Amino acid sequence: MTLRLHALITGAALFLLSFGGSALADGIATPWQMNFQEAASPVMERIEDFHNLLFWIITAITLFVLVLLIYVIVKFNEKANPVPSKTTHNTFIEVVWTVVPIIILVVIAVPSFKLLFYQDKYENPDMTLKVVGHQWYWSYSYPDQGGFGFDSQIVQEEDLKPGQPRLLTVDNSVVLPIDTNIRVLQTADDVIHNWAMPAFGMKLDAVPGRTNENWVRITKTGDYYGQCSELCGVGHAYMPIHVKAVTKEEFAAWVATAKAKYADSMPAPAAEEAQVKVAQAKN
Ligand SMILES: [Cu+2]
Repeated sequence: MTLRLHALITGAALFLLSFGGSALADGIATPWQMNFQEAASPVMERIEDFHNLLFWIITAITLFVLVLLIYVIVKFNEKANPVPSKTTHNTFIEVVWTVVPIIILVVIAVPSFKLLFYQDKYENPDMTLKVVGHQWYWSYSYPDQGGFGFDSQIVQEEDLKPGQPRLLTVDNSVVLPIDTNIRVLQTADDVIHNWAMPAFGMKLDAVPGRTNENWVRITKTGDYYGQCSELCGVGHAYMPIHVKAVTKEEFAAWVATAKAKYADSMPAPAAEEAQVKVAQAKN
């Protein structure tokens, strides 16, 4: 009997561990995942902390209401309490049930606003990534690395190589350095899209005609996946995001090759200079 029990407990522990293991996979959702993807940015770490704070507050409130309900059911049912009291007001209780929820809301609001301001903007970032949403793909450019840019399209299921995740693999991935404060500017050229990266704690609408901004500091190298999170038409599910986070040295090397690969997309400095000269000559 004890052996059986032991086997059962070990089995249950392994089962739970496998859940924990799957939740720890980097940058991608996994089957039976029970929690967030592992945080890969300080913003996401804080979102998790805030989530945990809310979890305990919600749990306490739910248990308190449950206890009250059971108390009422047992103490004031018709059999136990045949003659109900006619009391309608109790000033003390009314003050308590007004003041206590206010205190709870303040306890939630303070860290919530702190987090909102923290994730909104990073003053003096180290570099900028520009993201443009299209029906139905993303395009990226690196304005302070020479201004090159490229489109990033989904890889169709039949073209996937072994190990590439379905509906998340793209032809040209975004490459970003770790331990770097990156400003992400977002816009769209047709309808509203949303560049959402769960492991970074990023989810911001890309709106045509305006530039929205948020930021990320990636803490670990690896592959991170996200998706468009604003219903944007029939191809909405087919515009994934793949961010390859690399070291600063690898990023510098990639920029050098990318400049050559995407040379067509770069603003031509010679032509611009010529225009300026013509303009100056006219004056
Ligand atoms: Cu979209």
